[in-house]
Amino acid sequence: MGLLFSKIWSLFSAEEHKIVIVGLDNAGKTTILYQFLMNEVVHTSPTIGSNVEEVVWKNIHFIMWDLGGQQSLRAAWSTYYSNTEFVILVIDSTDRERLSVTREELYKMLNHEELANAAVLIYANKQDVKDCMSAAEISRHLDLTSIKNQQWHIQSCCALTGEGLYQGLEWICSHLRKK
Ligand SMILES: Nc1nc2c(ncn2[C@@H]2O[C@H](COP(=O)(O)OP(=O)(O)O)[C@@H](O)[C@H]2O)c(=O)[nH]1
Ligand SMILES: [Mg+2]
Repeated sequence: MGLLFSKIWSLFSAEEHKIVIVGLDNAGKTTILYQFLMNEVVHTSPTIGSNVEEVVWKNIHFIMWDLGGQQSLRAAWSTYYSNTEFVILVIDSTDRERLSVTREELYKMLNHEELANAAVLIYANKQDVKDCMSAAEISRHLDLTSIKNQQWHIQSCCALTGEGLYQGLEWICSHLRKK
């Protein structure tokens, strides 16, 4: 009875789940955040500092922090990590040159103690661009199968059309239901 009650309660309560959206500058983080928020494409300018928005999907409330990705701002990412349940790492799938930089940032993040229990969703964004890297290729370059401590999932997407974005959120939701 108690369990049933708490299940029902959780359906109606506005428990919030914290998500941080990270990735190099120009990856598409801000575009993704505003797709979730308004289902439309916004004209972004490089994010200085951060954007924060509440996104509600399937009755689940998410607080999403979109962090600036320029090199000078990446050092500050860790100041946002406390109580983070999910990290969304956005990758520009056309940016072959900087994938190794993303890789470095990814492993730095995964080793951060405040993200020890976080799960990681990786968006292979800009799949609409010809000759972009596939999710499988990115997965190989980032050596994702070597991640042992955190749950992770890679999803290809196009933030301009929204394609793939909700499949990613669905993975997050299924992860929450299992908790
Ligand atoms: N072709 C294409 N361009 C995208 C996509 N997502 C974002 N962009 C563009 O990439 C640029 C950077 O996007 P923005 O969201 O500001 O990246 P951020 O620096 O990671 O926040 C903008 O010009 C976006 O319109 C995508 O899926 N496909
Ligand atoms: Mg931005």
